[in-house]
Amino acid sequence: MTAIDHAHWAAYLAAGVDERLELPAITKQVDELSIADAYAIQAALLELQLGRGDTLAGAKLGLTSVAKQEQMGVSEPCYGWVPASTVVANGATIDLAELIHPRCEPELVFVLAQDLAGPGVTADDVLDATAKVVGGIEIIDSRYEAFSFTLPDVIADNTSAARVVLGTDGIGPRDHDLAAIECWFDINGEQVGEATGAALLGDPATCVAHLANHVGQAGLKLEAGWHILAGAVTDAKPFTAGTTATARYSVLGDVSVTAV
Ligand code: OOG
Ligand code: MG
Repeated sequence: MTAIDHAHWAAYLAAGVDERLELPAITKQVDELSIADAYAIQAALLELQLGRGDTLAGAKLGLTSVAKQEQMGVSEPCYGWVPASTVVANGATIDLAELIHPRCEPELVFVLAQDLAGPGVTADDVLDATAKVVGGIEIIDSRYEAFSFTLPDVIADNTSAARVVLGTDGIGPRDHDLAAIECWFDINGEQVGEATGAALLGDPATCVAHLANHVGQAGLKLEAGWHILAGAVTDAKPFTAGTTATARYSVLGDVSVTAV
């Protein structure tokens, strides 16, 4: 079997981002793409972005809710990075000319006060290391044709990460049972989804612990000040021209973003 050229596939995906291209999935073009190779492509893609002057603002989990796993036909969580250039403020407007075929989804976001790195990180450790939890909306934009992929494809593509909208309010990590936080997701004022924090593997802090343990395996850490996305609690909706997406959270307040 031919070895996977990580730098080649990273450049392939970077061109998708830069030129707003829908690309054939990598797994349609190689004999086999292992999870390890997929994370190596993701790392090479991040290196390309950091080499252009971007910095890291956080990290993310994907496919941590049954709603998302069923929507995408992939039954395991995945991990990726949040470049600083992709973070936008609550109420922002996003120009669709910068994206391919974006979707929007409501997220719970942990803002870290301390570094976190596995092995052995628990949900309790996550709460100890967290400054606050805020509501968010992630704009995902798979670089693959028809937004269709296998688990290794979506890992290589930095888990479809495109933009993150951060809520303005927030709570201390132990101010409230995070699994009990409610989220109502509206598109243009009409409710299209509803879930609680428990949708994320039963407990959002457990998701962040998995991510800390994952990056620890590569000798990396989640850093103080970073924003960590625990995953979408509902399925994602199309983010098309004129769409205003609003995620309304109990105790966390509202987050919204508009596509133009
Ligand atoms: C993969 C990314 C999933 C989430 O929150 O579940 C994700 C995708 O659905 O394109 O970010
Ligand atoms: Mg997401």
